[in-house]
Amino acid sequence: MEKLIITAAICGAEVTKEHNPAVPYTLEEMVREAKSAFEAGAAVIHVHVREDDGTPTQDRERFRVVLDAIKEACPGVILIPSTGGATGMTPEERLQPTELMPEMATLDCGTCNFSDDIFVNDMPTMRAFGKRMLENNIKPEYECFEIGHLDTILNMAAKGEVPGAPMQFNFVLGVNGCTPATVDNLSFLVNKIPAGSTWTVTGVGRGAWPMAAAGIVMGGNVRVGFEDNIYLGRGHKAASNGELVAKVVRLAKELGREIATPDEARKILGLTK
Ligand code: KMH
Ligand code: ZN
Repeated sequence: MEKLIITAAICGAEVTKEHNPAVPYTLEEMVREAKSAFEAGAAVIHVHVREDDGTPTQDRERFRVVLDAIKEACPGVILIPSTGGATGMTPEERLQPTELMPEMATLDCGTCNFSDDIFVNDMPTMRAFGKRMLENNIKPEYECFEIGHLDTILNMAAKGEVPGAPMQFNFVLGVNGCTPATVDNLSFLVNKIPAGSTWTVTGVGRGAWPMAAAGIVMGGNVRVGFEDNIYLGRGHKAASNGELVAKVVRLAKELGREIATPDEARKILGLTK
């Protein structure tokens, strides 16, 4: 089995300091959380940005400052800025971080319910995002929240509308209104990806730890972080993203899987930039 790539999704767009006071908003807080995750063993940081008051934004300059500061604090780390942003944002707003030519960015693979909201990723939106990533040589992390999202993106790749092999999938399971975080659902998805692809699993809320364990033993990769889950265990809030990453490292050690450095992760993901 390849070494395990751990991604930390340090702030997301929905979770707030009311949920967990350690959720980062400001530049200093973002760097603190990224560093805690990196030092605990994360090779990848998935980045959303916020205004200082916590409002989610996709502002290109905010991304520039935050990505640069994280790069400096976490040498070699792989950064995956979000093109999902928050529900209700326009495609143009969401695409802004791709203007910074990151080596990777998320590409969300279909429309879905997202708690009480609708996360809109219709075909024209996805085609525009695919075109931008092809033009800017950005490797997408294909985020699938629903089982049908995988078929959608595989069809688009077959038509050349989005970057193709080797593809990196992130199965985000357990969002309210989307495919639940079960081993059955994860296996179904993993069995359908093309040979030579890589995959990560993200379990949302109480799905976080069962999915982390499944990802480790099934030979995939694991994402944790405040974007997805704020608890280390029942009723026990994590004091930092680093604590969440450290728990994945412990699980992996117990289960006999080594952790990938950022350079090793770049090779596993086939990054060329
Ligand atoms: N905040 C969610 C609505 C992504 O980063 O690409 C979407 C999201 C996906 O977080
Ligand atoms: Zn995200």
